[in-house]
Amino acid sequence: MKKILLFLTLPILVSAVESVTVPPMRICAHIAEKPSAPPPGNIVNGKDGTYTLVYKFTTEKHDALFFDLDTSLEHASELTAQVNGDGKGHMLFAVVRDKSGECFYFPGPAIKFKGWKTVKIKFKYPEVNPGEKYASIWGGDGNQKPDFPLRGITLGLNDTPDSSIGGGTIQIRKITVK
Ligand SMILES: [Ca+2]
Ligand SMILES: [Ca+2]
Repeated sequence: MKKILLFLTLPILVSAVESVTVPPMRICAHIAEKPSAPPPGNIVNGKDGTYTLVYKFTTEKHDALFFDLDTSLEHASELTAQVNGDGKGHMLFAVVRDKSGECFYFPGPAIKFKGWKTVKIKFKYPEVNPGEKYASIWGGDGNQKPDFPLRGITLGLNDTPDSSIGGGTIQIRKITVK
């Protein structure tokens, strides 16, 4: 027993920051609030950890473009990335997918800037009481708790406001999760 206690006092030499460079998977859109394959003019590609989103929002209702990054993560409390903004003001978002496939939605910053800027999205998991349901949590085992390791993260752009119509391009690179 004494030996185990001594072991636990040793510093843990595991990096707390994980880089995400996997290819974009399952590229999807919302058109007028409905899930859809990306319509013409909407493209996501990724090369060496730099992701380019070419988007075209066409309806006066909610439109979005998003993609999955499949990467196992042992922890996830904050995402940091460099974003090459187009100044259009649409909002970045992230969805964390836990071990069971349960999804947790987190809003990110509005892309009101042009050029590269470092942005952060905090993953503050809500305290859930029995019987309570959050619209920001869905699918998977439904226990409303993030079960690790995560399966991955979804990143995307929500039109802001929903009524907006128009297109642009943003890039995301140097994604790390801690
Ligand atoms: Ca719209
Ligand atoms: Ca869960």
